[in-house]
Amino acid sequence: MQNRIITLDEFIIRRQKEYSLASGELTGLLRDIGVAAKIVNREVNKAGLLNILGAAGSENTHGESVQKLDLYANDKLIDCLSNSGECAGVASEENEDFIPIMPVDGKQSKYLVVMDPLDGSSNIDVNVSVGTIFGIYRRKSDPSVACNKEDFLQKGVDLVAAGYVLYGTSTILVYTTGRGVNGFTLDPTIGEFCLSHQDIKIPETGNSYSVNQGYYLKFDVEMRRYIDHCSDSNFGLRYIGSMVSDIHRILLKGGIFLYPNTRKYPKGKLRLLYECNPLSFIVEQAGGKAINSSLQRILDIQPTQLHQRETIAIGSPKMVDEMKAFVERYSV
Ligand code: P6P
Repeated sequence: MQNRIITLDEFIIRRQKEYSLASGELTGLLRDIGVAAKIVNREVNKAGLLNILGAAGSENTHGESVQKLDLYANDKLIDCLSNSGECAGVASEENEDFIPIMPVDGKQSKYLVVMDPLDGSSNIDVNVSVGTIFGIYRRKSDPSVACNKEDFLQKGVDLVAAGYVLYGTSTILVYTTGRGVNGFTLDPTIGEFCLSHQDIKIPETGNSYSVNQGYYLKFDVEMRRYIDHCSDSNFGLRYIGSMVSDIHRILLKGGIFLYPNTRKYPKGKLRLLYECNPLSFIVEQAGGKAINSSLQRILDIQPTQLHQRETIAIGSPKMVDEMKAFVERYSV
C-alpha cells in the first residue's frame, strides 16, 4: 500500500495526543510557524523574478547590509507569531531588541520564539540554499505582563522546541520537541509539509568536515591540528556557507561543522541564541554533539546578550569527540 501522506499538522496533533500534559498551545505555535514557512518559501522561490534580490540598502543591527528577503521573512514570521495567540515575544537576528507581543483576545501566551528568519542570506543572490532557524522557550516571567529580556536569555537546554526550514532544491522543515527529530518536505501541489524523514538519527561518524578553510591560518593551533587530521584522513571538505544547509547535510550523512574563533571573530561568528542553540538541540536529539572551542556543551552556556556570538563544533558524536581530543592534546 502506498505510504499514506502524514502532514505536519496531523503529525503535530498526533504527537500532542501522546503527551498528556500538552494543552495544544505549543501545537498551535508550531503550526503557525509552518504557515509562515510556506509564505517565506513562496517568496524565496520567486526571489530571482521579483527583483527583490540585492541589498535593501538598510543595515541590520550588526552593520551587515540587509537583503530585502531577510526583511520580508522577518516581517512575515513576526506577523504570524503576533496573530498566533500562542507567542508572548520574539527575539530575531534582524531586530536589535526583543519584540514583546500583546495578548490576542486577552489570552496570556506562555511561549517565546528566538529566530534567524533567513540565515545565509548573502547566498540569496547566487541561488544557494538559505534557511530559517527557530527555537521556542517557555517564558519565565509573569504571563500577565509583557515578557522581558531575561525570558530570552535562557540556556539552550531549556528549549521546549527547535527547528529549521531549509529552502533548497526542495523545502524541508525539521523540528524537535525533545522527543526525537522529524523532517517534513513541502509538497507544493497540495501546499502541505509531508513527513519525509521520520525519527532522524545522525550517523555516529562521517567522512566529511565543514569549515571555512580560508581562515585556516587564523585558527588556534589545536583547531589547525584537527583540520590537518581531517585532511590526513581523506575526509571531503563540504562548506556551503549557509549553516542550515551544512547542518542538514551533516544530520543526514554524518560529519562535523566547525566555526572556531578567529581574529575577526574572537568569540566565533555564529549567534548563540538563534543559530547555535536551536541547531545544537536538534543535533543532540538526533544523537549528535555540539560544543564550543572551550569544549563546553553549547546547550549549557548561559546567555548574557541577545546577539552574543559563540564558537561551535557540531555533528557526529565520534567526530566531535575526536576534535575534543585534539583540543585537549594541543591547546596551549
Ligand atoms: P563565513 C551565513 O552568513 C552565516 O551566518 C552562516 O549561515 C554560515 O555558516 C556562516 O555565516 C558563513 O560564514 O565567515 O564562512 O562566510
